[in-house]
Amino acid sequence: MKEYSIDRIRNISLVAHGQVGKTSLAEAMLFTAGETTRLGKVDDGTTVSDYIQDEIERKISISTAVALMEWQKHKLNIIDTPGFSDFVGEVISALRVVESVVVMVSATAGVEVGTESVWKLAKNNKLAGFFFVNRMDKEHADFNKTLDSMRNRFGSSLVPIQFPVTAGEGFDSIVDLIKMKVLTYQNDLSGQYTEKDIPANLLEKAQNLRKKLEESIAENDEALMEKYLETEKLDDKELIEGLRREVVKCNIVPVLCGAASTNKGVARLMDAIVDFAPSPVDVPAVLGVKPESTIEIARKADAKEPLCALVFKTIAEQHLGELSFFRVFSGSLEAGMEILNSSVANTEKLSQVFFMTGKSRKEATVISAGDIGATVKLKNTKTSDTLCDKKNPILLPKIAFPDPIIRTALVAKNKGDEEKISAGLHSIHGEDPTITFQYDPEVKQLVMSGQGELQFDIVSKRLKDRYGVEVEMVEPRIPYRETIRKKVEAQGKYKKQSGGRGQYGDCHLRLEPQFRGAGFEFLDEVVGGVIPGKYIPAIEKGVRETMTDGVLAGYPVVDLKVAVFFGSYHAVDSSDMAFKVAGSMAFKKAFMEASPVLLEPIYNLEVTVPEECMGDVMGDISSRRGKILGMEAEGPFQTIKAKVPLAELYKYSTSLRSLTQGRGIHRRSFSHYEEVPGEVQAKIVEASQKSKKDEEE
Ligand SMILES: Nc1nc2c(ncn2[C@@H]2O[C@H](COP(=O)(O)OP(=O)(O)OP(=O)(O)O)[C@@H](O)[C@H]2O)c(=O)[nH]1
Ligand SMILES: [Mg+2]
Repeated sequence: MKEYSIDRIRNISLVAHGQVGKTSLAEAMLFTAGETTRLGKVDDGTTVSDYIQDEIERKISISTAVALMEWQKHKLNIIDTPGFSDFVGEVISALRVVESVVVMVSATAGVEVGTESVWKLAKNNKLAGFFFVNRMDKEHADFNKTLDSMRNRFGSSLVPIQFPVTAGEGFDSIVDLIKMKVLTYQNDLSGQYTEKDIPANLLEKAQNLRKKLEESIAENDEALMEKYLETEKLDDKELIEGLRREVVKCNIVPVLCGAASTNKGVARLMDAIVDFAPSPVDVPAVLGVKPESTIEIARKADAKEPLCALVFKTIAEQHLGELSFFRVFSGSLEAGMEILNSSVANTEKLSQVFFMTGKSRKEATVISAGDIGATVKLKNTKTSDTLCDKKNPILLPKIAFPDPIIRTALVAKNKGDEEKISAGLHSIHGEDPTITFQYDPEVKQLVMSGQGELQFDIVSKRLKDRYGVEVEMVEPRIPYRETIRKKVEAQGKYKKQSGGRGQYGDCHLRLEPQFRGAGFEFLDEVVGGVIPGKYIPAIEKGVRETMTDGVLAGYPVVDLKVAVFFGSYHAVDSSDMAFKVAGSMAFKKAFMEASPVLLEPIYNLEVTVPEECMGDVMGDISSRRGKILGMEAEGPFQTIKAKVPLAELYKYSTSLRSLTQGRGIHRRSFSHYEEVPGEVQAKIVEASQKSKKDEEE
């Protein structure tokens, strides 16, 4: 493998809303660079970067893939990321290891919710950016409209450095504002183009846009501005160097266009990456801490510094083995080296290191600062871990994966598979940390949490294919609560006095409702020793145990005050046991008379959708017993805020996807407990009685 000096490396992520053409673009880049001999297609399952079986079957990206190539004597590490929001964890990890992003936008759909979220992530990571308006060959493709929508949303730092000559079928030519030429791409997928002068009818437009580009370069640089004001012109060198400087500083985000699947516009995008995108030495040193301290350490992108690398991806595909992908920030990784995983304070011996393109590996002897590679068979290393020099340890911040937004319960199709399921999920979590799982003792189910139902489907398939276990995904039981609405008094008397030593306990309880979230309070108001003090804890225990098991439908009782205020005892027959039973009896009786009610968890729901989907989405929220609190406009999108019962949110992401044709996203978080409406309560109580009966039989 050829070696490249660090300033000749470009690490770039392709990001976008789902299906805009990232994988096709990565494919076209590889082909144009001569790394592959044919241009694969997503629809045929023949691309380099969608190589996992599930990706081939579904024709979507599920996991990031690295594609490396040489272009203009530079090394490009391109990371193709998935666009579906279910796999946002992959995007987040990819963005930790690159200096810039190419945001793709569809020339027919314009800015979509996924575009917004990837751009936000890129900004949070302070990455330089390019926009590539893709699908210029589609009917109704409109570059100007798309550019307007992008500039409206993301600001005037977006500056076109090209525009198409025509759009739609037959699209093949682009006016290049750097070269000031028309580039005509060949129709044979080769990605090659010829240059000619800009025709008269486009010249004025080209000159105007070139002028705007020059102005935006000059306006951030005093010396250049002075010269520009004098001559009203930048020469090619000033333009290219100036543009590079401003892109690196994130002041300018160049906009390009093309059609990935027919390999048009791709070669010039690669030129732009080489000419304008930051190299690893153009960005600030990476920051970490000395392990087990808060002492900050900065590591420059330099092979001579001590080693510091981040594992950003782990895969355990069949036939491929377990691979850990890493980005080296400083120092070098060599085969045979012993290094420290500072995240778990464990050493690892590196057997081999590889440069990766899709699933194919090229063995390397050393992978140095600024570069991306992979290794196999690490014992104890997972995604997000830091690998470093043993003598100069550093710990990088963990990758900030998002909190789960949806849950499902998993049931083994075959009894006895539970352990295998846990082991499988454990390993899947290692690959995709946004999937988490735990046994929920309250609802007595194994509950998996994640980002979307598509992601769940893939987990379920992996469990089957890799671990040979089948699971059924069922709605997680809702953690209802029980409470009361009235103040009530009742007596519980437990008396057994036939033969031998009997049982005697008698108590009067008062139950009083409390505000939501108050919990439980127990008061001893017995006077005159009608119940000896030593039996009071037994009564409380009886009450507490009954509360845990529930009275109405088997759910924990909350938010009430219980006072024991009267009773009687028997000198010989009374015992803790008898008073515990009496306490429980009194509680059950009082509870049922105190206008009992079920409480259900209510969630905050935030749904972001294009304006035209708003009516449908709001109607759907109302049909889920949701209350709409308000709306906020964000450009062409509306964020609807609502409170919705958890019981109505199962499979919400699938419904939202079909309601909005994939153009909506949602977030949710627990809000509070609220009374269940009468007719819903009747159903829940009935179901609980039925399942109790089934269990008894
Ligand atoms: N007409 C046209 N179709 C395209 C273009 N680019 C991609 N496609 C098609 O769009 C579909 C999706 O392309 P992908 O490359 O898989 O898109 P993606 O952004 O990687 O999709 P995800 O990774 O699932 O988000 C495929 O059928 C491609 O052939 C383009 O420029 N023009
Ligand atoms: Mg893809």
